[in-house]
Amino acid sequence: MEQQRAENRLVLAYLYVALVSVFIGTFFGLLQVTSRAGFFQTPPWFDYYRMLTAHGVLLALVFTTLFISGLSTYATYRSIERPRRSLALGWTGWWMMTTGTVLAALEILAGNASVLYTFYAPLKASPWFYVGAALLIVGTWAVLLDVLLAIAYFRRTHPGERIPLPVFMVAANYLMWFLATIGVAIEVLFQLIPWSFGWVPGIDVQLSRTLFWYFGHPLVYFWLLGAYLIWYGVVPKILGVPFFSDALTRVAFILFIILSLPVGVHHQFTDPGISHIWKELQTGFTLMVVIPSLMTAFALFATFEQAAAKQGRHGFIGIVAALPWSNPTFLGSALGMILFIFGGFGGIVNASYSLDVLTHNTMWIVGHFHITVGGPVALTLIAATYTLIPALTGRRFTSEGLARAQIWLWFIGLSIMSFAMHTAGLLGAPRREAALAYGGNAIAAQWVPWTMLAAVGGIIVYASVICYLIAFVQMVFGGERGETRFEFADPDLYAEKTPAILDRLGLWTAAAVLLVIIAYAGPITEHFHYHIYLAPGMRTW
Ligand code: HAS
Ligand code: CU
Repeated sequence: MEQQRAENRLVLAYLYVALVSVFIGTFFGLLQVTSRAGFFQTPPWFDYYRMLTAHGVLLALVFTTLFISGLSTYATYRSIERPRRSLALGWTGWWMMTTGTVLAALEILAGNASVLYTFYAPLKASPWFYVGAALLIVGTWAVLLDVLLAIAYFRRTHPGERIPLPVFMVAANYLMWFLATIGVAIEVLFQLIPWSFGWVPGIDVQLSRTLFWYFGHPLVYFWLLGAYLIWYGVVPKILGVPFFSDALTRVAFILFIILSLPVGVHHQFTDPGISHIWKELQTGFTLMVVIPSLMTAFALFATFEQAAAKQGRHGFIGIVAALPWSNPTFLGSALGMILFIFGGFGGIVNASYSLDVLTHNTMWIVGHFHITVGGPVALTLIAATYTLIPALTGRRFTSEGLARAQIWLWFIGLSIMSFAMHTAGLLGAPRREAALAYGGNAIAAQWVPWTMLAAVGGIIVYASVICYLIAFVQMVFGGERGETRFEFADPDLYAEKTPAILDRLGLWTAAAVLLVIIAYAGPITEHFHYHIYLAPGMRTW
């Protein structure tokens, strides 16, 4: 009992840092979307790009990484019980990530690192910003090690059994993530840090971008798989049905391990210095990594169908009507799934090499990533806290009406904002721009109504954040004592035993490495055949 309380405190520590980042990061988002629409002027002492960096880093990098680390730790500890478990690795990861976050955030707020969340060279931040980023990233390796130790313990004590499915999903996500972070760790430790401290005269920009995107695409799947852990694992439990299919789930996650990595060049379709043959190859891999998401759509609807059949309801309308829409954790997940239908569509457009010319560096991309990270990922994770946090604190959350209002406002606001951003992008509005007037140019004038509409959507999302803040304070400080359960679904007792090969994480990680070599050996070798120009770096703010 005492041990479980100690484990809960660790998980809560991760969630709290993640959620505080949400409250700060979304406030900057509100300022951005409204200042861009011309509702007010950002003061010179706190300019647009400083806010934009704080927004992107706190939400895309800090919130997601810490939340998923906490959730994954929870899933592992609850699925593999272990007497006298050491929490040293868990806390090491937390301290590294939190210290890294504070360091990076202070540098951004002080105006020393307005380099946006992708920190592209030759924009040059203070070295401490990169040190903070390195700590945040390397801290996650401690979580992976903790998960692997739990798996080793399970294999020792349960020979011949399959790893519990929630832990399999977590391990798959972290193994994929580990391979990805090697790329950004090389970029940060060997390129950005020595360069920003002034130890080397310049930086190879093209290489740094390639290393970043080698990491940057799996990064977005790391977030997505955090939400998938809830969709596959927790949603069936809420619906009162077992896992839909152990084997299908493992196949989907294995496909993510092997196909999330060899695709980063789809963010560099317009970069010079990479031949089109590699871009085409990675387009192919990108379209293949859509498959596990389509499998997920199938598995989810099949889960819904099973749950409805238990109530004797059939047909599309019958199934939808049978779902527990009043349960906040379910509601947020389901609305996240609906948003992902559009997010996935936009992603496939971007992946289609030639179509990307139309969308790249426009507001369309900003629309795409808000409807993916802000939709399926953030909405699902936030909705999960309505049961996860009370389960960890030993309380009951009673303001379900407030939670539902928060979730609907988020869904509506995000839909409006993202739709407006996609449209503005198609009309040519650029991303990463503080002001859009372009001296009264006629084309730029077409963007104005969409920028205004995006601001309306953003304000609604922020209203949702305020609701969440109230609910969060209630969850943490108020509420009656009582038991809340946040559990993963049970295995299907009637299912056939999953083939052992689908449990071989090492084998699939090796397959992932092979595909990385196939996808990247070409562009990297090609790169070193060109003359390499080193950029001294600049500070544009
Ligand atoms: Fe993306 C750019 C391609 C998915 C995030 N993406 C970005 C950036 C971010 C991002 C942050 O190929 C911008 C980075 C930057 O700053 O420059 N993306 C894809 C593709 C997919 C995709 C092919 N992206 C995501 C996800 C993200 C994310 C997920 C975050 C979590 N993306 C791109 C490309 C670019 C890009 C290019 C670069 C563009 C450029 O020019 O810069 C696919 O994985 C999508 C597959 C998904 C589906 C949907 C499946 C639907 C499901 C829902 C089921 C619904 C049910 C209905 C069951 C095919 C699973 C429920 C019904 C009820 C009634 C309840
Ligand atoms: Cu991508």
